[in-house]
Amino acid sequence: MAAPQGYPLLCLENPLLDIQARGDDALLEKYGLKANDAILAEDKHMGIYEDLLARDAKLIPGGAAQNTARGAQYMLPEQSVVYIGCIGKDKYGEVLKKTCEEAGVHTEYRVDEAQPTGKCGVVITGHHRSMCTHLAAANEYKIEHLKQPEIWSLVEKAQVYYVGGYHLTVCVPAIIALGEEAAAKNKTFMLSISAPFIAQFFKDQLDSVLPYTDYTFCNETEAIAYSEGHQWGTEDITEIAKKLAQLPKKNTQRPRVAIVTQGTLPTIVAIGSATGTVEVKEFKVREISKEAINDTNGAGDAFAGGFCAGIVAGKSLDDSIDMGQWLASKSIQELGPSYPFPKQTY
Ligand code: 26A
Repeated sequence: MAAPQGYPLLCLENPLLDIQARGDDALLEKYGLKANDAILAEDKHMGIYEDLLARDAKLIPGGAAQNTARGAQYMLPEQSVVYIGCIGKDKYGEVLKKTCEEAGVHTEYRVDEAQPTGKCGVVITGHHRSMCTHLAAANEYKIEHLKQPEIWSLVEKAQVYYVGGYHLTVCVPAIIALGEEAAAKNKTFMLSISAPFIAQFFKDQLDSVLPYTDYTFCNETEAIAYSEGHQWGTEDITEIAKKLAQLPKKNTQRPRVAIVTQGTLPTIVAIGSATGTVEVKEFKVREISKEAINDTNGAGDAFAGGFCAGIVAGKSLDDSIDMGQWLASKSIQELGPSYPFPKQTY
């Protein structure tokens, strides 16, 4: 049952089941994968899921923004988060629904009758992860699903929107509809660039939604991919963060904040202003020992989850960043994009 008062945070993207196992260079080579990357699967990649299962793969609920939704709910009072996307009518879809329910995230999945639930093959080598996604049902989310009265009423009741940039490969009109709603009513709209390939190959789609963003998230490789794609002529993360903060903005009532995470290096935050000046802040990450790290898959999603929780709870920018860094440090001690159970408190 949807909460009658709605959910303050609404997240949209691709619900996926992660099929995650330790791999090696030979496996990466077989499918032409980089050690640290995220791509869309082509026909030649379809064998990877069987190969991972043969390596005793774990099935872990994934999908970048779904991880963020679970992360935000982890740090917020009950009934704070609703997640939307498209799954198939199958076992994997049931697993995703159940995991979200257990995490307290309300889901409004569209269930596609024809396609199976999307999956993401995750090859772990050391502290790297290579992800290869077969979107399947997740690719079937359409603007008319978002505009259904019972879904749109949740959109209207939400105050903060978080969209995973991976959804730019699926349904740009749905992202724009959320951005327009946020801009028209001075609500908060956040987007993560998600992967270098989004900045490279979905550049126009990305540029069509960036003007709606109040908070733009990316990591260092995505920042550099964006800079390259736009011939900014710099690989300096602070410079790129500043330029991202200054890009044209639809809702001029709030400045844009660009947040660039860089693994164990400090998080760079650039805060734009109406006058065109930009303030830059750096935040050290929470250090944990190398031995305590399980895997870093989902660290960025967890960071965004903690950050969203802070913004929804009305915390300051600095506190929200710290909440993100806390949740990321917790998530990398778990297997895949998961959070400690029993619940730990911030
Ligand atoms: C469209 N693509 C490529 C994707 C993804 C994705 N989530 C949505 N769409 N490729 C990988 N992921 C998710 O990223 C998480 C780690 O940040 C994986 O499912 C994984 O849980």
